[in-house]
Amino acid sequence: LVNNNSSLRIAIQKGGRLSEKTLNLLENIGLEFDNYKNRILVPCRNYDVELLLIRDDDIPEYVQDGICELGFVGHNVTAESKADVTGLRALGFGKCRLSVAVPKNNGIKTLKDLDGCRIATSYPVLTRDHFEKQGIRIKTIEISGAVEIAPTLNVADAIADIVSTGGTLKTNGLVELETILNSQAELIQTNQPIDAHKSELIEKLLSRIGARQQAEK
Ligand code: PRT
Ligand code: ZN
Repeated sequence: LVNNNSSLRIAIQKGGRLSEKTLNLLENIGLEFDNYKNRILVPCRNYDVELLLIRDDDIPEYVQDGICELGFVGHNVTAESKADVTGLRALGFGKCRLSVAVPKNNGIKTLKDLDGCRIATSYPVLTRDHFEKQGIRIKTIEISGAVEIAPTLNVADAIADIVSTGGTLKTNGLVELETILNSQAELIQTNQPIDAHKSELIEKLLSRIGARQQAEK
């Protein structure tokens, strides 16, 4: 199941919080694309590279399976997927954290107070791992969106969700109890074999990303 195309294939998020910054980064290191709106596979004009534009949730597995050699994705998504990939570089944008939050003024002060409780989340793997490590029994309620409303609806007692400014929690009367994972966008690479031509290109891209990161410091 490896990429049988000669071009280096890079998976990026099709439309979402990381899309624009990822494309900006690729353009800043010299890759030129035209017409990537409404396309799934986008050829690069000046390098033997093509972009695959997909849902971020699908990126770690596509990279794991070698359908794409590289992927740009939030570390939270990679970690939740448990995909067998190598993290090459943290990219400094898309910063957020996966946190446990509870309705304020309901007496829950520590994680242990959630023993036996229901936790709504889109990150059941990371959430279960985190509570298990501390020996706290919980039931995860998997929800794909609007997780923050679950306690109000009495679907759950607490949530584990992505937080950046904290505004969403505040609006919904929730307070953070503990961080499960700190995250930012990262570049991941497949652990499947990569031919010499593509490896050389990856080296080149990496050194340019490194140079840009240095320049931005
Ligand atoms: O369609 P697709 O599946 O590709 O996209 P998506 O809807 O799953 O993801 P998207 O585009 O919302 O986010 C992509 C990635 O951006 C995430 O996986 C994170 O790595 C990163 N990121 C950074 C965030 C946030 N900040 C963020 N604030 N992802 C989501 N949020 C949401 C959060 O879920 C909550 O609803 O924003 C709300 C909280 O924000 P604050 O600022 O109110 O705390
Ligand atoms: Zn997603």
